[in-house]
Amino acid sequence: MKIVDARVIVTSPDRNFVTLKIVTDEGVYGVGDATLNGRELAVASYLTDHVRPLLIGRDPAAIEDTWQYLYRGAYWRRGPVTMTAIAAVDTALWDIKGKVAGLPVYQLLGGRSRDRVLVYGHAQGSTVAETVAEVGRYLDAGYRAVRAQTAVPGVSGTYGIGSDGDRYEPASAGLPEETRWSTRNYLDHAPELFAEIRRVHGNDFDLLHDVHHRLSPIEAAGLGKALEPYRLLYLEDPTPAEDQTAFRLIRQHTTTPIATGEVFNSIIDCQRLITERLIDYVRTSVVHAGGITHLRRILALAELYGVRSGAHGATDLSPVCLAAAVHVDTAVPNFGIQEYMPHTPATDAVFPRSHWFDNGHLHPGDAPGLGVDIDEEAAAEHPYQPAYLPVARLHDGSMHDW
Ligand code: CS2
Ligand code: MG
Repeated sequence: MKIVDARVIVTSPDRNFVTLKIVTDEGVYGVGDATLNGRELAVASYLTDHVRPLLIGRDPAAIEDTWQYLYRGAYWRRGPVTMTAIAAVDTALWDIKGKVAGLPVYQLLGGRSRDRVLVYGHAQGSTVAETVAEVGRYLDAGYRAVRAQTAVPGVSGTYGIGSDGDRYEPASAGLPEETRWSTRNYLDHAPELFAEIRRVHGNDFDLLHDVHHRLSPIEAAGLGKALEPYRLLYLEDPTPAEDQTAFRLIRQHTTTPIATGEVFNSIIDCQRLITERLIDYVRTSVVHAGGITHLRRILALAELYGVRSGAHGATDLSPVCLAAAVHVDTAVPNFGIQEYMPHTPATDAVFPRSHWFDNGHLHPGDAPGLGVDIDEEAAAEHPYQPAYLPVARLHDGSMHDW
């Protein structure tokens, strides 16, 4: 069997997605997510202009060799664009291997370690009361884990708060939206949200929160300590994730579990965090961390140190990535939790899939391969729309971390 084509499909049903479709001479094809929010066309070009010529004629079964060839052969290693491109190739090749074997990919990864995949949903609100009520709606819908975010008084465009109800899509058309940030207002406000959630809804569910890279290490340590009474499953991205040693200070001051990693693209990015046990959950994703092949390596290292997975699963990771994630989540021994933001009906129409949600969990289904596809005709109806993630500035106008 040989690769005879590798097509990059850019589509924008409600938001931009980039998908790689690798076709073999026997008609079997596989798909991989190549979406990098706000930098989609960089990955599309990397794949079309620099990777596609290298794939034609290769054996699609040689997943590991292809990964090594694209990683080492580029000379310029790592980085979100390169590793998202490699991830798309890797994911598509696992899809092909499953289809050829007639098995769902989780069976190729060692089989089931669990019969369903615990997920968390996103509760948000403009006020504490709104967010508390939204948490209740997720619990009523069967979720057993909920992330809670609320608008911060005096801060326009707080991260995680959508303008239309339960849908939050951070990227917006045109140039980056300029949002404001106030760490003091946030730190004054956050504990009140979690105190009220636990007062109203109790402790019998997992509660999570995403700081989204906004604090200094000592500020994050203080927040973790303030939230200890509310027993979060984890506090996510307390500080900019690339500063791995900053997490030592957080660890010294608080027992609130820590998660980070959605911006990481290789095992090197999280090696110290894992081997020094500075985090409890690693959030690296199939689409941004080199695909199923590399994510397995990260999770195997994490397993040695008692770190569990908490894979990124926002709506800017396509249904192809989510499908691959559920297969990995089903198989790995140190699964923790899977982020789950349902995609829109327009997106679901472009990406038919066999995984499904039921009562707070995702199920991979038993279709051969990943059990997801891209409807190229439907995709063609939604041309690319330039869109960027916001930026954050402090009230004096200086840049902050969004
Ligand atoms: C967030 C994401 O889901 C999360 O935890 O951090 O919404 C993130 O902001 C986006 O994926 C960025 O594209
Ligand atoms: Mg996050």
